Amino acid sequence: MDCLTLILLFLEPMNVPCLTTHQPSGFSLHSCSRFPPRKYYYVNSAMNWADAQLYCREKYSDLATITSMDDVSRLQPDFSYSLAWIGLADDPKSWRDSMGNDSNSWRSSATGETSKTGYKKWSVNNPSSTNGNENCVQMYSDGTWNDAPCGLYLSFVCYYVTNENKKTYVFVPTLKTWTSARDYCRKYYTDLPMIENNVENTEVFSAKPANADPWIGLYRVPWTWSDKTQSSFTNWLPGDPDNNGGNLHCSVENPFHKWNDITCSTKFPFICHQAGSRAKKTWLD
Ligand SMILES: [Ca+2]
Ligand SMILES: [Ca+2]
Repeated sequence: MDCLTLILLFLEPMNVPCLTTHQPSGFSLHSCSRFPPRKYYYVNSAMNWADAQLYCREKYSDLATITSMDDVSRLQPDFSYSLAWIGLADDPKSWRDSMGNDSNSWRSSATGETSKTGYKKWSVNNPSSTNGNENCVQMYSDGTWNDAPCGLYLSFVCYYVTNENKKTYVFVPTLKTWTSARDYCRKYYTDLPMIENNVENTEVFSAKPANADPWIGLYRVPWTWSDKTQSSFTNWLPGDPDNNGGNLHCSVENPFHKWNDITCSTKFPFICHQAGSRAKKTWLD
């Protein structure tokens, strides 16, 4: 949001509560952190996720982005429905076919970015995103890669950069989650391995014992909102997302605002949001 928009929002009466934190009306400051506040609209017309996205972008801002319980309470539907699309989706093209630069494609822990070389060494049938829950990568004992749940406790490999700009790889036998392994590598070395070509993959392979399947530095940020933002807030039903059958890449919410992953081609009503007083966004894709 640019400064002018921000100023205009502050001038609008609807946003005054954000400026009256210390006044008797008692509005809390935290509701100011999400300028502009979103308005949500339920569209009682059954469409698949892609068509619902097009409709919302045409008439409103986008399919509903929901980033907090405040947003959830703001939905307050005065209608009944079974399930309705929201804007949260996983892009299988990003994580399955390429090391590309889409928002949820595979990226390196060291840079936070997608691969410059596009090098990949997936094992057969991987990445599989089993149960929609495999967002970190381990090296199998034969040197190929597998996507696995980040919370698994595995040994790992760190790398550090020598004076000659050469990466040196160190195997750490301690079992840690991917995040803990990354933090450990960042503290004592440089990071989890960034593998950009076959030579480096062989070096990591050589650094580990033959039977070890350690973490490497590859991970992805799955489930991106339709407006390309990401949020750590989730409101899934227990057991979801389950990616049951391997093709559940869009999300719906039930009347109690709990989310479920569903096949994107199914037709449901949907919820759009309008982002405050912001002008309608021009979408290029
Ligand atoms: Ca896998
Ligand atoms: Ca599901």
